[in-house]
Parts: sequence; structure tokens; C-alpha cells
Amino acid sequence: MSELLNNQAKERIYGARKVAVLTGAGISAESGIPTFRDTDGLWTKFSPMELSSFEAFYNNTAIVAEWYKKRRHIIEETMPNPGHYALAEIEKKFQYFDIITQNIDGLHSKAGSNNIIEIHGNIMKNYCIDCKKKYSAKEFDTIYETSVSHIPRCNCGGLIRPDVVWFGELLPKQTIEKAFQKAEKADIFFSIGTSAMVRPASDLPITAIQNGAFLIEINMKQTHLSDYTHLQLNGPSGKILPQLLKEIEKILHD
Ligand code: BV8
Ligand code: ZN
Repeated sequence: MSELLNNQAKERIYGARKVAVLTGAGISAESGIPTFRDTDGLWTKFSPMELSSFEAFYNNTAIVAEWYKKRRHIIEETMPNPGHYALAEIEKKFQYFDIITQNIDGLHSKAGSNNIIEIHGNIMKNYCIDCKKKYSAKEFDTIYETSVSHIPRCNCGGLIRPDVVWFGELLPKQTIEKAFQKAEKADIFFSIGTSAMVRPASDLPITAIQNGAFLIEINMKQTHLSDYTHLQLNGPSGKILPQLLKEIEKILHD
């Protein structure tokens, strides 16, 4: 495989102290988790608004609860892929390295990454919409299986929902503020496996370049972001990231 990085990228990596990464569903595709918009994506069967919104949950609780339970069971069986593991290694090469992920699958921490900002939440966590009591995935499943018509309710009577950010919901204030701070200060910003269509996540790479970052995109194809990037690496992240790790090691050890 020819070298991924051009001289400009090598220089920027050599001098970088702060690196931030935005990941999307594409980085988990090679772990077997369907993305959202690809042809075999989750949303080909349902539209996002039908399932990933509070209204959908409130009006079709059993359907939405089942959809998340099904997705979670797929996720519980999946392992990180070489792309996740390579990122966990690349983290060690820089003084400051943060992963801002749109994914709710927890695969970055399973792969050993430390500084992870889950801006859309985590599918393993659940809480009561009334009293905010937290419920583990296991507790949720038990309540779901034993509840009347699979409407998962807290002992206070409130509905139990997944701790994820739905369309039309605000992202947790501290979490998104921290993500924008990382983007503002980044010397290098990677956008990996995201169609860059969902806001405010998709504003992060733009914020990074507006503050002088070198923007590298890793994706199978062009996205909304591609015209703004300094370097486009096209291909599966599970293949590109291990190669990128080798090239970064070479730059920083030479
Ligand atoms: C907000 C958690 C303020 C849940 C997710 C109209 C009405 C209501 C809202 C809006 C509106 N217009 C705009 C908005 C704002 C809205 C938005 O951006 N909508 C878009 C669709 C236009 N955003 C929000 O609502 C956010 N909140 O703004 O609050 C507000 C309030 C009210 C009204 C307006 C604003 C909340 C957004 C969070 C939604 N929750 N997830 C769950 O997962 O179930 S979003 C969900 O979809 C994911 O988390 C992810 O963020 C997004 C999917 O995007 P990607 O990760 O990029 O995945 P995708 O499949 O699209 O792309 C995969 C990419 O990978 C592709 O490019 C592919 O080429 C590439 N790829 C595939 N394989 C590989 C690969 N690359 C490399 N290697 C591979 N192997
Ligand atoms: Zn409750």
C-alpha cells in the first residue's frame, strides 16, 4: 500500500500536540454493526424520525424499546475492529488525544481508548423519564420481558428509555461544550466513518479548521465535509487506521 500521508500531513503530525477525532457509524461497520445511511443501514427499514425521537418512543414505546433492545443485543456480541484498536494505539503517540464519538456502541472503550466523549450517549445505559432512576441493560431486559405488552416501566410508573440523544433532543450541555473545546484547540482533526450530516456533531470538524486545525477525513466515499478537508483517505477505516498508526510511528520516531 502506498503511503497515506503527504509531506504536509507528515509535518503537521510531527508538530502536533493536540489531536481530536470525530467518529461515526462507519468505524463500527467492520465490527458488523450496520450504519444508518448505507444501503444495508438500519434506517432503510425505518426512518430515523420513526424510531430515534422522543415522540416515536412516547407514541410507540414497545416498538422503539424493542428496536433498541435488538440493536443492543447485536452490539453486546460485537468486538472492536482493527480501526478501533489502532486509534487506541495512536492515542498514546500524542500529548493530548480525544475521541468524540457519535456512536452509542461503546466499542472505543472496549478497544482500550481512554479519552472518549460519547456525544449521543450509550445504548447500554437506560433511565426513567420521570424519576431519572438509572437501569442497566440487564435490568431493562428483565423489565421489558415481564412488563405488560413490553412497555418498560420504572417502579415509580415512569417509562424507561435508552440513555441516548434522539433527534430533536439537545445534546448534554457539558458533553457538547467539551467536544467543541477539543475541536477548537486541535492541531489535527480526524473525521472518521461519518456522513457528516447530523448536527451539531457535523459542526465539529468545521470548528476545528476554522481554528487552524489540519483536517483529515477517512471514509469509503466523499461526504459533505470532503471539500473542506486537507487530506482525504478513502477506504475502510479498519484497514487505513492500522496503516496510519505505522506511518505516525515512523514520523515520530525518525
Ligand atoms: C439537536 C443516537 C437541537 C440515537 C443519533 C429538523 C427537525 C429536528 C431536528 C433537526 C431538523 N433539522 C436539523 C435538525 C437537527 C438534527 C439533525 O442534524 N438532523 C439531520 C438528520 C438533518 N439534529 C438533532 O436533532 C440533534 N439535536 O440538534 O437539538 C434541536 C432541537 C430541535 C430541532 C432542531 C435542533 C440530535 C442529533 C442526535 C441524533 N441521535 N444517534 C441512535 O443511535 O439511535 S444520530 C445517529 O445518526 C448517529 O448517532 C449518528 O450521529 C448519525 C448517523 O450518522 P453517521 O454516524 O455519520 O452514520 P451514517 O450511516 O450516516 O454514515 C456512515 C458513514 O461511514 C458514511 O459516510 C459511510 O460512507 C462511512 N463508512 C461506512 N463504512 C465505512 C465507512 N467509513 C470508513 N470505513 C468503513 N468501513
Ligand atoms: Zn421512575
